[in-house]
Amino acid sequence: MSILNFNYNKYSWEESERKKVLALFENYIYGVRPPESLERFVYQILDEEIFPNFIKRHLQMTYQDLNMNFYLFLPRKNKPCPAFVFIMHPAQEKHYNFPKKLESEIIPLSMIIKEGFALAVLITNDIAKDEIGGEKSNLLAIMDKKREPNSWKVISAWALGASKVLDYLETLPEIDSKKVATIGHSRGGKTALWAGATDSRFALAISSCSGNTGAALSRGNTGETVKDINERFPHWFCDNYKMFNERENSLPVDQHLLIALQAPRLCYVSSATEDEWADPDGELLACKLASKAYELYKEQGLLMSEPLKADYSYSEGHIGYHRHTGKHLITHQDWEFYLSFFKKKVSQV
Ligand code: GTR
Repeated sequence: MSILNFNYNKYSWEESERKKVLALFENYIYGVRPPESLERFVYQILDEEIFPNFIKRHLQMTYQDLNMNFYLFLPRKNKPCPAFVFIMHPAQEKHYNFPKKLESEIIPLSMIIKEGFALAVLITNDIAKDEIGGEKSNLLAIMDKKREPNSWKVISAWALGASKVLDYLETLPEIDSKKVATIGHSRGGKTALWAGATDSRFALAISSCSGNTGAALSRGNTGETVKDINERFPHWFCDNYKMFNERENSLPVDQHLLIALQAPRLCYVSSATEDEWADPDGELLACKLASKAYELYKEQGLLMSEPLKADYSYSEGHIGYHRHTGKHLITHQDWEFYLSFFKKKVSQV
């Protein structure tokens, strides 16, 4: 059977195959987390500011002697409200001057608040550094003294960070913690999908231009390859993944199964027309193939009965998809589509 087929029945998927697929992703791609990753963090509010429409909270989560920052923006109306956990990677933090500048193209805060959503922004750099050797930094250094070929690295640590933010959100009466999405762009999108796969408390995982080892299939990828990603970013995925450099066809899983791991919860994938490196067609095909997992739950995955139109959101099923005209970016229009998908679907969550 080709790996690209999804030929499970509901019973075998839930009882064993889902767990096996998750274990394959852990062992060969994103890495296995140590038991310490299940330990609770300690949370502290460092600062709170009240704005006319929202409250801004600067928070710190602590594990042993490591402090990790995140920010929370709570609408003053609409409680309990749904929320996003945005995975802010270091290049974005710098480029968009966050948190000094709150409103930006990647985070249209006023629009999110106006729609009645809360937003948490995870500062990933505090969790693990995005640099070669980053697997030996911060939380990874504390939790994992003994590194194995299947040990977790930076992307998995960031995804764990998103789950730890969710632990905090669950304690807040202002948040409807059954309605929390995880979202990221590019390497942040890869992280969001892994967070959704590993933590079924997330109601929705949103990937913007996540490309290779995100939403795009590895088999037949026309942009970045497994070898490209392993060579440029050896600190993202476990060492075992390097076995598949130039051997994508030997991978025991492919990325449509990462989307299938979200089922029957919601998933939204967006691509860009001028982003060949992230293989938009491979992302769309992965969504189509993953739709079979939703059928097990009598839900529709991606519903697209016509040829793809750019700048149009296919949002009827439990997998949403659109492709914006333009480059490898997360845009205001993307957020409009994510918000309207989440709003439409949130009532069904
Ligand atoms: C690209 C990289 C991608 C993607 C992106 C990013 O250069 O090849 O895998 O993750 O960067 O995160 O900006």
